[in-house]
Amino acid sequence: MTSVLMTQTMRWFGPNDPVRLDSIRQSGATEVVTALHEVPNGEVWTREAIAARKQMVRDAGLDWTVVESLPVDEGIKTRSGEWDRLIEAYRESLRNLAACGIRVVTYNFMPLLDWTRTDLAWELPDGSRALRYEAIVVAAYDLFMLQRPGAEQSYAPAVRDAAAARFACMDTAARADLERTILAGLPGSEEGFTSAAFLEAIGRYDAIDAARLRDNHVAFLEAVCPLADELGIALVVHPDDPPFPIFGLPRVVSTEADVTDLFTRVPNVSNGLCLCTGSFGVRADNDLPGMVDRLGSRIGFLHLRSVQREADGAFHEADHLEGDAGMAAVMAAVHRLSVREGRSIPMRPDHGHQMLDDLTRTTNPGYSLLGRMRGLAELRGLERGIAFAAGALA
Ligand code: DNO
Repeated sequence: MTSVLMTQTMRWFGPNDPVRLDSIRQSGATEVVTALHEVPNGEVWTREAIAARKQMVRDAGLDWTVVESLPVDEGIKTRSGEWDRLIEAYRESLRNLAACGIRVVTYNFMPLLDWTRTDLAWELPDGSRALRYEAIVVAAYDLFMLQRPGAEQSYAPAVRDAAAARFACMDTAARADLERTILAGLPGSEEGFTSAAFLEAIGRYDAIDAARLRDNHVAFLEAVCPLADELGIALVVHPDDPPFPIFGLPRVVSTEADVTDLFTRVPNVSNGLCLCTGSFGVRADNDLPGMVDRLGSRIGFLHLRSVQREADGAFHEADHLEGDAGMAAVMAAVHRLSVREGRSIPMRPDHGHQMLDDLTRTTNPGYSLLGRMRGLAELRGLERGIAFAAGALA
């Protein structure tokens, strides 16, 4: 029955990742998920380049069958300019990936920014460091540094006051640091901005509200899913992180209702979900185990991590089995799904604390080796325990 246990993977950012493939192998993962980060958004991933990267991974005793991410260019999200060329490039990349045995392709549909945090090294009581998001700090940046036209309307008066007070306490270095943290692009975000460029880019969304962004998402899926169906590729959308609009930009993949709407509008089998318990888990109204039960076969990839919600819309990344995710219940649901469908769902321990020796090393925020290794070890132990208790393991 071990075949229904999850396929354990770790994210690897390619040859420049300070975490090496041989270390990932020792973590117990059997695969990496990665991307050709060096290819600019909107360009085709060639068969040769994919095959060469896959060989590099194989040479290290691992495999690569899940892509994270094949970026969706802004021209597709805004449905402007070179839409046709961009769609054709996306389709060509999918063909090339399928030819190299890739079966799951992750993407997101967040305007301009990918995942966003305000503190990349927030110290926990035990001395390890976590990623944290403070809504008040985002408001402070938006109102007083970015000075986005109309930003006042995005925040309640009490939030504006708290943001002003917070901003007044920040010195020049802290302000510059915050700007970098929000805009420079966290690992995996393919784009970074200066404040001026960001402001200009936000302008391109003036006429795009949530309904319009959903339509653009559907148009993208209608253009690529029939091909993905044929190729046997699951195209899995990563939810918004954080799962609500920021900087006045709509975000439309934040709740269970958002994704069921997407599956209703584009029923193709290839239209799938990367269920990220960290992203969805920021909202108390997302019932994570219930989502695993109900979204079932649409789930092609799992990101397992837990956030601890705090006051005033803040959250930080907790240990994988702590925080608000309720990981045991999530894992029990994952096990039920795996058994029900007789499949091994690829997962990765999402993020991890900077801890132990990684505290003195240069690491990609959220993607240190030791914190993720701890997360993976805890998650696989939890899964084995659940499988054993359910009689699925000797
Ligand atoms: C953050 C990641 C995201 C994710 C993309 C998927 O750690 O989960 O960067 O990879 O949003 O397209």
